[in-house]
Amino acid sequence: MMQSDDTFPSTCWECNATCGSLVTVDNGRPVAVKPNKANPHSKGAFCMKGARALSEWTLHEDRLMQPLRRVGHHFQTVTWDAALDEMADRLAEVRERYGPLAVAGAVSGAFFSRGLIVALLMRSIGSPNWLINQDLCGGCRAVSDMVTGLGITGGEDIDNAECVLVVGRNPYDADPIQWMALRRAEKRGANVIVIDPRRTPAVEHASLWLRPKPGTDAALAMAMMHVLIEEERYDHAFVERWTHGFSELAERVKSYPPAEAARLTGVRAEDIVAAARMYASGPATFVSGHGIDAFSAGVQTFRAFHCLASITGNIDKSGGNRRAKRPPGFRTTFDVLHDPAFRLPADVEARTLGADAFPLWAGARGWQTACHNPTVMNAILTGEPYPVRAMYVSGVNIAVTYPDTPKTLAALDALDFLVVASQTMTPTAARAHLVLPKTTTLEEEEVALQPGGPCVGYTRAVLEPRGEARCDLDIAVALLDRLAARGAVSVNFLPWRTQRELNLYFLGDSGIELSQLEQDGFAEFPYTFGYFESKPFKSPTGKVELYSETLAELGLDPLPGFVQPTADLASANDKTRFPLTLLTGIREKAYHHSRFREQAWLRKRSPHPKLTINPATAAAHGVTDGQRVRIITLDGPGKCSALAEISEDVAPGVVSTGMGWWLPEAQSPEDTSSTVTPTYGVLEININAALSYDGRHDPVTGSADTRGVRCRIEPAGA
Ligand SMILES: Nc1nc2c(c(=O)[nH]1)N[C@H]1C(S)=C(S)[C@@H](COP(=O)(O)OP(=O)(O)OC[C@H]3O[C@@H](n4cnc5c(=O)[nH]c(N)nc54)[C@H](O)[C@@H]3O)O[C@H]1N2
Ligand SMILES: Nc1nc2c(c(=O)[nH]1)N[C@H]1C(S)=C(S)[C@@H](COP(=O)(O)OP(=O)(O)OC[C@H]3O[C@@H](n4cnc5c(=O)[nH]c(N)nc54)[C@H](O)[C@@H]3O)O[C@H]1N2
Ligand code: SF4
Ligand SMILES: [Mo]
Repeated sequence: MMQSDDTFPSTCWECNATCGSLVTVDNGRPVAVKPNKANPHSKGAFCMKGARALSEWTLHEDRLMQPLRRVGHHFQTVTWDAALDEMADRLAEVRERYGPLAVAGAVSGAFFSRGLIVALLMRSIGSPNWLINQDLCGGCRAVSDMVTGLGITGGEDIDNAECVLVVGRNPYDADPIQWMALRRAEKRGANVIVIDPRRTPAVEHASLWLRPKPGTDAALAMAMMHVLIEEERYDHAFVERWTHGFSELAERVKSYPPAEAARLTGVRAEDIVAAARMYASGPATFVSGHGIDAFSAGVQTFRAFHCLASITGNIDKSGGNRRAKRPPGFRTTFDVLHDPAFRLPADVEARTLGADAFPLWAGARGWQTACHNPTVMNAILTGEPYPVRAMYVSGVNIAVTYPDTPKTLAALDALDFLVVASQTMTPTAARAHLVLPKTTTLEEEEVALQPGGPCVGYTRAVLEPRGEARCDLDIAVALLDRLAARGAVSVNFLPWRTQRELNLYFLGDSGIELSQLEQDGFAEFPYTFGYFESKPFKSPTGKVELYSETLAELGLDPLPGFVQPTADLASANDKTRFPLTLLTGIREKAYHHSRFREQAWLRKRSPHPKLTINPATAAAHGVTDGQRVRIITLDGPGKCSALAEISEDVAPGVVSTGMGWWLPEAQSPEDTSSTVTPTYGVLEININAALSYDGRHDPVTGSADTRGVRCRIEPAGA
């Protein structure tokens, strides 16, 4: 919807921090994007990606303006009608020949409506197969939260906490809302405990910094519980009334005295005891991050911290971890995803790729009902357990962000049909048969629950779509009409004709009006702590399951515990050949994963991927600051090059790098001289080229190790 010139309260949803914004539009252009201090969720926090990169990306000369169709190794523009007809023909063909399950969708997840839209589009075709990137992101936290029955993700009440426990989280770069809250907490005199193998900016503001060996955090949480149970510093009343399996947990933590945890983690026993006491003196909030997620022990690690937060009674009280609640009558994307009215038959959902091996991740019982991605990649390449021949990718740049880039590229190339919706050309889109021009979040309307506020957030379409760009719902609806005409729709699960209709459906009977959202950019709703009697925990027993009945039923460990890190499992010979432990994905303020790499000012600020190396390690390897090195991992397929940055921020033997690197400037999509499909550097400077997606997996979520793997480095010449 076109907006006249003015300043509008909105919400930036360029990342899942979702900060309240004030967007000033002049002559149809965004001239200023500023923080909205009145927003109860972000309280004035904002970042340069929202303030500048998003609007410059929206106006960038490389924005895709029309659908593109592949011709050999380059693209030609086509009309929307031609693109959608071809897409419908090809998807219907694959569906007819191989069955509906051979069609898959790929998105980032259902936190934004486009995830739901693509999932429901797939279901309408009759396929339960949609890929999310959350196995690589917050999936282990979410599934631990789910099986423990807590529902506390996003509910960190830093502003009222006496102690803030920051584990594997770098809020300075990743989340300005948390960062500002952390600084306020510090000013107030609250204790901040940081658990991180890297010296992050938060460490400078911490009362206590524990620096564990990567991947060993579960032992710290287990030992903290050991101390608190032994010293009777846990919340007896909460444990008695609202937890299940305390005696089993107490028995389990007996194996983790601080001295044992010190041996496993490398953290001094007295620091573990001090952290436990500091945390128990709270109200304390647990602020967790990607550093303990997305790896082969992610769920067990989160289970340990979730149990710690629970036995200390820090659940759903001021200064603890709030439960996500919503205004009665409001629907989230997750509600719709799990609503029986929008589901495929059980026998079809049972065939979701990965549901047999990871039932709490993929398929009917899964957190988001999505697939297990490595299983999909293998199905494309081998036809087992059944073929996947066509894919619609929207809102995820899998050629950069999935591990094992050579295999991802091979899988994309092996498909009969690939279509990618994107705002700019990406290494994923470059391999597509069709590329559809997508609106940016300044051109789209979105309504979503923000548990942090808590409030309902509103993103306003402040600009007309540039060129012929369309939003995800418009694309899906136009496609479904065509698929239906070709007899390729089982049941239409997308009844909304416009994004506005979908947003009104989310608002449901909540009593929140769109006009109020348009005026303020958000709507608060009353929130009461506790309410455990009338809103019990979402677990089989209605209590916080320290002992998880769900995990037990599936033959998985029902109690939290330490899992040997992957780096320790290597043979003696491999430990010698790959002497270092690699961390990946360290966020940079300027970039959002693979996004904004086309922004000249950001590239000036951060021109190269870096590998941070301790001075002692650098000396042992003969590496100097600024030197180009190649990173090779024990199980990985290829190499990734980066510039050495020598710093005490990492411990000896640990090296850390970012993610998301590629070179948008490498080739124009219209370049007709090319004899191969361009890879934009994803096999050279992208860390996922050096990581495996098929190594050790978390037994619950199927998450692969994106950090804590063994590697070696070698000089790469100039
Ligand atoms: N600027 C910017 N902000 C972003 C993003 C972005 O790309 N750019 N991405 C967004 C997304 S989707 C996500 S998921 C978040 C991720 O943001 P965060 O959750 O902060 O995740 P990371 O930066 O991957 O890692 C956080 C910290 O974990 C530490 N770590 C690594 N291994 C371990 C370990 O074994 N134990 C412990 N305790 N710590 C460890 C790292 O040293 C790092 O300091 O950021 C979001 N915000
Ligand atoms: N090795 C390693 N790999 C990682 C990580 C790591 O730490 N280490 N981190 C993981 C994490 S936490 C995450 S979240 C993922 C991120 O993985 P991705 O989601 O692939 O990351 P982005 O670069 O943000 O890619 C989003 C793409 O979607 C497009 N896009 C953005 N908004 C929209 C939209 O509204 N509609 C459509 N159709 N397209 C849109 C953008 O143009 C961009 O190309 O990467 C994961 N991969
Ligand atoms: S952190 Fe930055 S990019 Fe993310 S929502 Fe806030 S302003 Fe937007
Ligand atoms: Mo993420």
